[in-house]
Amino acid sequence: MKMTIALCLALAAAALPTGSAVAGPPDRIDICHVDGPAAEPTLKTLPAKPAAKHLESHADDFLAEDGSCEPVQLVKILARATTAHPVTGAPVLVSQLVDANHTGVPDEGDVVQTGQYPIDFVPSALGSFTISDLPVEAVSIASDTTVSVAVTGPSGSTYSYFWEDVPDWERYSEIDSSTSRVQLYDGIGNYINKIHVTTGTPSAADTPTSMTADAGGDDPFIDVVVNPSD
Ligand SMILES: [Ca+2]
Repeated sequence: MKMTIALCLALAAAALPTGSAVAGPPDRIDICHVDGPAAEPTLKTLPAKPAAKHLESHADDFLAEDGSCEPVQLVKILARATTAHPVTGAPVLVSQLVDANHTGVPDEGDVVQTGQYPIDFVPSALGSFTISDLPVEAVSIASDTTVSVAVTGPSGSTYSYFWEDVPDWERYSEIDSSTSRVQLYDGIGNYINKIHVTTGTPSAADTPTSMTADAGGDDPFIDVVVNPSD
């Protein structure tokens, strides 16, 4: 906090009139104001001198990052599955394992984030996972090609979430011992393509669908990368 106030005071000093004939507009600074212990920070854009005084008089206030009061959290993605947008073809997040506890490896304390998934092999449309940010409770596989973690489902059963990228297939799945599951397989070698999505897994898919097809090579309806940021 001392550095941020010092920076602000320096900017405030620079913004003060110096005796020159024409003073330019004062620098303006984005700060995040916290109005009470339980309040969300709100963005205020102030001239440098009032901004410095604000930071001095409100201990919980802080400088904004790039005009935002959202917490900056640099995290590593340990595994990621994407699908192709039906119109643009741009990658859309299916799911990813985020190194939320910053250990650099999959472990308890990491988080599974989910997005959308293909409902056919084109894909011509996407379904949505309606629950994201699922806490990882254990890790069963963590290799260069496969990551599997455990997540508790709505009935209390344990689901294995898989991301796999091997020469014969790319695979994302959410499976337990019951019939509720998500299986997205892009068969590349001798394996078939498969989409099988039911309701009831922790990610809560909204559009059940099931189909299989001959493999036909590396298709864009599902792409899986393990350790994509390496
Ligand atoms: Ca971790």
